[in-house]
Amino acid sequence: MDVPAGYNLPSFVPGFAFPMNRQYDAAAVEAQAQAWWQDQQVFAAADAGPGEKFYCLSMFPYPSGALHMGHVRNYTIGDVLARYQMMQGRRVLQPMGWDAFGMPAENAAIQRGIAPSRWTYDNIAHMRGQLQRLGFAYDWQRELATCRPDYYRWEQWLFTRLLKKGLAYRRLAAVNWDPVDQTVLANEQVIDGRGWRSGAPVERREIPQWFLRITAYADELLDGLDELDGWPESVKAMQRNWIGRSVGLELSFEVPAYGALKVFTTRPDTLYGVTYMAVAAEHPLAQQVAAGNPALADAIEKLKPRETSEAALQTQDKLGVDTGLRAVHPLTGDELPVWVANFVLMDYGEGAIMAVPGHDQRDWEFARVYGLPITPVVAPEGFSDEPAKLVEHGAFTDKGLLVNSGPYDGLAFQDAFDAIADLAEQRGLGTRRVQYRLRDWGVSRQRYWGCPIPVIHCEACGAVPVPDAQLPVLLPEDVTVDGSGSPLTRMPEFYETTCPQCGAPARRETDTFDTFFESSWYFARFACPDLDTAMLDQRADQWLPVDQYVGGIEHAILHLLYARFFTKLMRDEGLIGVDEPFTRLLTQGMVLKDGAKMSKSKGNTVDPQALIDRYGADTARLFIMFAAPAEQALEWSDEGVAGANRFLKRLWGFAVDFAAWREQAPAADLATLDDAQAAARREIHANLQQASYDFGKGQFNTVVSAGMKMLNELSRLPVPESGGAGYRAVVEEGLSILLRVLSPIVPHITHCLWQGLGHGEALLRAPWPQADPQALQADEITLAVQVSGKLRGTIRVPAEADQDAIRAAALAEPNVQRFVADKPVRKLIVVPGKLVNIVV
Ligand code: ANZ
Ligand code: ZN
Repeated sequence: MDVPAGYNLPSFVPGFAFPMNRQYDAAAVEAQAQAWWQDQQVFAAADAGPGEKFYCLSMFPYPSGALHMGHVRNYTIGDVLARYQMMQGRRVLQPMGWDAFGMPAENAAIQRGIAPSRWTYDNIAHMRGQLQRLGFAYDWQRELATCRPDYYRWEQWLFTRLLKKGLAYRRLAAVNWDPVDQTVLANEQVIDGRGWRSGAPVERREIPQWFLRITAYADELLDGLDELDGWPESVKAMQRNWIGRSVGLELSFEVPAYGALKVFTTRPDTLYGVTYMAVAAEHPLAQQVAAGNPALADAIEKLKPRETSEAALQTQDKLGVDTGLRAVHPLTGDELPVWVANFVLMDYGEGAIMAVPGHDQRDWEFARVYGLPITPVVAPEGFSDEPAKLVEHGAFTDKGLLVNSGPYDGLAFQDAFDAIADLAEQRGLGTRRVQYRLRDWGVSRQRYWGCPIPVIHCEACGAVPVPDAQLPVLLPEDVTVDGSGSPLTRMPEFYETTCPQCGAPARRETDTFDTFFESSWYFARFACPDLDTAMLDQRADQWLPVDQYVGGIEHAILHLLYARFFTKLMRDEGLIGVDEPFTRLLTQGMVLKDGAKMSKSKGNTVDPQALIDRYGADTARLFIMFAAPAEQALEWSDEGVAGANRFLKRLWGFAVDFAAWREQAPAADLATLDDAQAAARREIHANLQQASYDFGKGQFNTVVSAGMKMLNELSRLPVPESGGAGYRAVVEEGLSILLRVLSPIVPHITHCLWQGLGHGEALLRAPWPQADPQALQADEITLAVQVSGKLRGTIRVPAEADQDAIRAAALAEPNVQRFVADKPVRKLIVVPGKLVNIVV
């Protein structure tokens, strides 16, 4: 133990001289601290042992080439949290790895003619060096890269288990097809509807693809959000919206020349407002109509969605064709035209809608384009105007009271919903149903640099999972990529194989997994990265859930949802016992320059390497933690960086000067403080109390300000020329507190000063300082009291005493009372901290 508990005067460990010079040499200091951490293996996480476990994880990077400032911010925040927990005596795991599959490696390979694997491994080596230079407290023994077979073999293994359970399946699904390059394009490779390389208009093609049945977990994924108290509300709201649970009614409309046309609606209360029906271009009704009419077929074909991205579907113009068929309104018996419309999606609800243009904006826009009637059937309470006025400029989408709705007029939303749903159910026209926006997760990618999907296609047996003994299916790494589709499809040595079931010649699947697959379980693998007999072992349960996860808000939906989904899949496979992967989530704010997000495309980036080279890691870390609260945007400032560096220089210089002075000083003695020293000590302890509270709340920028105030207090004290037992006591204790409070943020300089000042070897293992309640108590100060300019006595008052209290104390002093006697006091002047002058 380095410091006696409850008392903050350090004991000295012999053998630690102060080898430093007065100049703060960040590079030397940081190399020394890092060498010591490395030598002592202080960041190797023990799977068991004393102390409560704390798993602190930052989202692992894609190895793009070099760290950007967003990475540095993310990883600094994570490291500060991890180091703070280490100093609270926790057994901390903080690992790091590489999300190493993905498209940029293929693009780089096309541009530079090197294999994606080489490019990736080189980038990993470079970025690992950068992370190490920043001094992050990672357990590097657990490093993993998802492109290594010892990692991806286990997701191949899990996939074969999911196949057997029916949680993975294959079906036709649309992709973006580039007819010139003859290749599938990712959504981000489609620019304004054209292929990024060929410029050709992109087509939509249906090809067989693999899916994970995430919808089977929709309810659990939704309900689980209620328990995640440590997550930002905004992230939970985005996930809820993505899962999109709607309670509605499935309702059939009779279409004489077709049969029952089923729709899904969340607004049965608007049934009297239906003025037309609409189906998706892929709907069987549309197909039936097209079959007998080439002109219609042509028009319908044009309404099929061209792109697969959600954004493109949202913003497109409303287009449609009338099929000529008529549906019968189930309550009024009215005839309703049936249209094919491009805004109706085949894979949501029933692929068909009852259109209520009065109360649905898409239906309203479509009705305006094609001159269809718009009938209002809901009005706000107390609405006395002509109902048609409500829908003149757009749909009225709020809920309200029914109008124009026969026997249901006057009912509110829920009563109307229930009455109409009950009637539909009694008459056998429909049923209540819960519907999710969430779709099953398409995991097939027609790309090379990814994890091979472990399936073999046999003409006789169908799609056969690769048997365990044949795993992993290795991705060939020595390839040339030229942009015209995946090289795997041109490598017979890869795809030619035999069926594991019947032994006949068969073809290996050449699609690879979506790279979200790898990042959906890496947090669990960090517990046992060396395991080569199973995906996970009991160590996963020892470390999970992650106590603190830190990463970007851009992952609020997909990555976090998939990681939650995989946690449940692994649980149900008997691999782990937890339901949720991340107990607390911190989403850090963006890094801005001149108000805009720092990004390559804007050309406003600041290279972290240049910053580290010039000032060192601690300056970078201090600036980042001081400039803004972790969740908020951080505005880059060269002046702020220089200021952070100046503070560290001051801290260094002060500590070195103090150490030199101390050589000739008497032993420290807290009992001999003068007023200024006692006040400084009180300030130090007050700031310590504030900083500890702020650390607990994750409010790091104010921790830094508290540290700055502490150094100011200490630097302000006059250095005694002789004696100095009190000064020594206050500064020694003050520095020891300051170094510990700042150490999670600037670990190198504080580590070296801690050792140099003789507090012991390992600042990391020093206990967190406790504020001394006695030091916090308002101390007394001495004031001289003059009566008409002559010193007549002294008083002791609390340092915080106000004017009235000082006045009363001065007038009560016996000698002063003698001189004032019964003369009226004409004036009483208090010179703060010095004297009281009474004029009689
Ligand atoms: C009538 C109606 C009236 C509707 C109204 C809304 C407002 P959520 O809440 O997202 O589940 N819909 C159903 N299937 C569709 C499809 N395949 N493509 C496009 N739209 C579809 O949305 C449910 C509502 O979305 C349904 O309720 C339906 O329109 C539309 F004032 O029915 B509604
Ligand atoms: Zn077979």
